[in-house]
Amino acid sequence: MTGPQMERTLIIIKPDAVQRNLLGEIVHRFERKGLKIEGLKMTRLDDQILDEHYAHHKDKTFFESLKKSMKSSPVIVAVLSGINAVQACRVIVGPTYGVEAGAGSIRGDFSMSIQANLVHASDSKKTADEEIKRFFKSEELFEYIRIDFEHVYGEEDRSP
Ligand code: FUP
Repeated sequence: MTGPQMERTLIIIKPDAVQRNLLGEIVHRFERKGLKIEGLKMTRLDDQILDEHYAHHKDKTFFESLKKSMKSSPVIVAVLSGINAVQACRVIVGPTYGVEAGAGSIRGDFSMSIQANLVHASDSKKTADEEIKRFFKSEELFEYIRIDFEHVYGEEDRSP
């Protein structure tokens, strides 16, 4: 394993989660893991931002249907930070298809679907940096010290 890395990652709590009253449940899972919330807001996604965000899926059969679902309600976007936050959040969210996702992950516990899978989490540090810029202005992000930092991480995590 490479040394500890302080990272930021982007989360979208999707329309199906908003409709199913799962906002608190989902935010709670990231929060109690020890991730720091550096940005959090409700917004409505439009075609322009979705064309960019899902550009790698634009030739897929599900593209239009995916965009329609992502526009069907407002969403919550969040920036979370922590050591190896990108990987930690992908594990909390689980694999794409809810039926295949392990119990204990958000999708494993609450999703039966590949499209209505409740949450997006950036899949790499590079993608996270691009996605954070896509959804947040710099003044919407907040740096601050969390008093539990030295308890969420061990000494070896903090100084490799
Ligand atoms: P993930 O990284 O797990 O969110 O999944 P992908 O980037 O592979 O897919 C992005 C989104 O496309 C998924 F969240 C849901 C949607 N999708 C479909 O609607 N149908 C599919 O067959 C695959 C993905």
